[in-house]
Amino acid sequence: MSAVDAGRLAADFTATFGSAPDGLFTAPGRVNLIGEHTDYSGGFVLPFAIDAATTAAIALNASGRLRLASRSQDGVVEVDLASLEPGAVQGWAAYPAGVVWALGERGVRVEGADILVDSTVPTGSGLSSSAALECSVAVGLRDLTGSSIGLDELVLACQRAENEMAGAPTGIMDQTASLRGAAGHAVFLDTRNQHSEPVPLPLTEHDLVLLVMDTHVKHEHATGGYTDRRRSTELARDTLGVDALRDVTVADLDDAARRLDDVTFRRLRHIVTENQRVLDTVETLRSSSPAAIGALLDGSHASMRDDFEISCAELDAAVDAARSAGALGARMTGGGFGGSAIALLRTADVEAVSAAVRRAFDAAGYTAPDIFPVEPADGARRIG
Ligand code: GAF
Repeated sequence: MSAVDAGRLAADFTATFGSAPDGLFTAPGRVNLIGEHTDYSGGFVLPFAIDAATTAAIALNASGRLRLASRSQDGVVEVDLASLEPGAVQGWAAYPAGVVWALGERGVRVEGADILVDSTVPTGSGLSSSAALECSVAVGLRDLTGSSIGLDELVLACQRAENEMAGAPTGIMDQTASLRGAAGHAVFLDTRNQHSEPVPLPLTEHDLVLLVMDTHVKHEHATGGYTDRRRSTELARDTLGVDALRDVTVADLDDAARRLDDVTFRRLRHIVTENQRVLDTVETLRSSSPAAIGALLDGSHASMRDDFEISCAELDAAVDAARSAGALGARMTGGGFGGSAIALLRTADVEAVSAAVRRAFDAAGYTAPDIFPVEPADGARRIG
């Protein structure tokens, strides 16, 4: 995917705000390899940062105001820092404003700032454009204020911005991937204690490709299905009397089935089996070729489609067509109800798989998908 043109962003910043930025900071989107909806119940996830990213040009000042602009949005959003609190800012600007607020709550004070962002992460595609936006601003403000706040705290500040300012009750996976991503590696994260480890994901050397298939079905995590699924997992947790669903194992499922209604049980079964699939994927990646994780990706998709019920017809069509055309495994990725699926395949099969997915969408009358390869990339950093 193409990168933001940093020189042009800096020039646009000067044209917009009247002086040059103090620095440019970039933060990637992510693909979640496996471990879906497990990051808000203490579970395991295995995402990786991708080479699509958001870049923030930032200058600090003492104006008492934030001025926020985006190259994909009209106008400049102005925010009085003295009245910055949840609910004060709406729309895309709630994310960067939320980061300023959440960092302030952790003692990283900003007295005034101008911020211009640009992004190559498609929005609403399940590739976490929101975490890329939050993290580009967060690393920038950390750097420019000279704060020594750690990456785990930055993750929590960005999550709080998203939960409380943007109103999306999401977990900590996306921000961790964006801040801790490393080229050639996925990020294995235990969301209970924020312990993370890089896990090798050597695609090219095994002649493998991970394709993203963006269905263009837009999702929205601040409303609807995501929130509803989160509530179901909380009901399961409270009914079973555990601290977190992470504490429920596959061996406990028979007992849980007797104590929960059918829908809540199936939501629980997804979380419990998905946590195990993440552990199995990590073990497989550490001992053999990534080609060996295909069945785990397939199992994850079936669980999301049938038990957690967060897939949709377009995602299922992409997954089924990719598999039928030779993919080793495929699954929807991200929060669900739209967005993207991923397929793992041999390099030689890229054309055949892509063509098969396009044909399936055409035959069903769906909007043509965007299909592109992704490589595990580095996490957030200063670039200028
Ligand atoms: C979204 C959320 F932001 C993540 O925290 C995670 O819950 C994911 O959906 C589902 O695994 O990306």
